[in-house]
Amino acid sequence: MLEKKDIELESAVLIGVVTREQDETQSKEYLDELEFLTYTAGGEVKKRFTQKMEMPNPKTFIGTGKMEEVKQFIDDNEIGTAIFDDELSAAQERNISKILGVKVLDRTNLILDIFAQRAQTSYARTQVELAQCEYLLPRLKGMWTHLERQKGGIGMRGPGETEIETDRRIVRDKIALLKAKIKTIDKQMAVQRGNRGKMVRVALVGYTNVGKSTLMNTISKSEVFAENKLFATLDTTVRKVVIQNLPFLLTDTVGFIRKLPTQLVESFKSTLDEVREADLLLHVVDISHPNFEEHIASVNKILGEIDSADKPTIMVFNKIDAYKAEPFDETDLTAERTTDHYSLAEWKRTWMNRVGEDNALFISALNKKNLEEFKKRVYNEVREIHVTRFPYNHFLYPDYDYENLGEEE
Ligand SMILES: Nc1nc2c(ncn2[C@@H]2O[C@H](COP(=O)(O)OP(=O)(O)OP(=O)(O)O)[C@@H](O)[C@H]2O)c(=O)[nH]1
Ligand SMILES: [Mg+2]
Repeated sequence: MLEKKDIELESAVLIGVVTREQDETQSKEYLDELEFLTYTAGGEVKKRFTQKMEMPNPKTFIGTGKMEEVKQFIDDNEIGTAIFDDELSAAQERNISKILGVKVLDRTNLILDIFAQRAQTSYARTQVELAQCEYLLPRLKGMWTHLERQKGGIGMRGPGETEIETDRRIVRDKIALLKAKIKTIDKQMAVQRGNRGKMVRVALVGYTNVGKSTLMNTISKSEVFAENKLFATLDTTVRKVVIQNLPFLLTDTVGFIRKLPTQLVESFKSTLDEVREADLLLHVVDISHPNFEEHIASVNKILGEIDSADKPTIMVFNKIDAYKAEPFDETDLTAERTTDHYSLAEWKRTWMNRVGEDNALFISALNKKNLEEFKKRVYNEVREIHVTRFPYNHFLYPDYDYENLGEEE
C-alpha cells in the first residue's frame, strides 16, 4: 500500500466490555481479534481496557471512571486512536471523542477501513465506498468537525475524508451513483458467469485468514495473494481446475468475520453471487484457531443471509499442522476434560458425526497434507453434479485413481 502509516504504525488503545453473555475469556478472544484487525489496518495496540457492565452506557459506552482511566493513559502515552469492539452510535462516538480528544473508531469502522485499503479493482473499491457511504450517512451530523487537526490514517480514508463538510444530500447522491455503477458492472459479471455454461462451480468460503487462497493456489497452481493478515482477498478469483480430466470452476472470495458490518454484506452482494450460484461449497476452517467453532457459526450465519445455507457443503479443516490441544493432566482429579483437550482424531470423529463421514476433511494446505484425500473427495462430488449435466460424459470419468494422479502434480 502507498499509505505512509503502513511504515509508521499508529498507536491505539482497545476498549471492550464484559457482559453477562460475554464472559472474560470470550471478551479476551474478541479483543485478540480486534487487535489483529488493528494491526491489519496499520495500527499498534498499546493497551486494552475492559469494563464489566450489564449494558453499555448510552452516552459514552463505558462508565465515567473507566473513561477517566482511558483518557489518562491516552494523554500520558500520546495515543492517537481509541478503538471500541462494538458498534457505537453517532452520539456515543461524538461524546467519546470530545472527552478523549482523539480519533474514535468502532469495529465496523475498522473493518470498512481495511476493506478500503485492500480493495484492488475498481469494482471492489466501488463496493467498499458504497458501504462506507451507507455507514457515514446516519452519522454525518457534526462528525469529525471538532477533529480538524487530525487528517488521514485509519478510518479516515474514503468518503469521510472529502465529504466532512457536505450535507447528507450529497452522500445520498453519491450512494445512488455508486449503486448505478455497481449495477452496470453486475450486468457484465452476470453475462460472464452465464458464459461459463454448465460447468460445475465450486466456491471456497470461510472465516478470514483460514487459508482459502493458499488452498486455491495449491490446487489450481494459481497465484492468489495470501498473507497472514485479515482480508487478504477482497476480489473474487475464478480458476478452471482439472482433477483427473474432470474440469470445474473454483472460486476464491472474500473471507467472513464475526459481526461483518451489514453495510458490507449488502454492498458485497454481487461479489457474493459467486457463492450464491455455486453448486458446491468448501467451507474452510482454521482448526488451529482457539475460536474455530465460533468462526464456523459466524460463517454459517452469513451464508444464511445470502441464501446459501442449504448448499451441499464439505467442511475442510485446514492448518492441522498447527493444531495443538491443551495439555490435559490425567492425574489432576479436579480438572475437567473439554473440547480444548481434543486430539485431531477426536475432532475428526466429532465432525464426521455431525456432518457425515464424507463431509469433514482434515488437511494442511501449506504443508500439502491429505491433499490426495481432499482431491478425491472433491472429484467425486463434482463428478456427481457434472454427470447430471453432461450425462453422456459419464464414461469419461472413472473412479478416482491414485495411480494417475502423479502425472498431475
Ligand atoms: N500453519 C499453516 N498455515 C497456513 C495453512 N494454510 C494457510 N496458512 C497461512 O494462513 C495465512 C492466511 O492464508 P490465506 O490463504 O491468505 O487465508 P484466506 O482464507 O485466503 O484469508 P482472507 O483472504 O484474508 O480471507 C497465511 O499466512 C498462510 O500461509 C496451513 O495449512 N498451515
Ligand atoms: Mg484469501
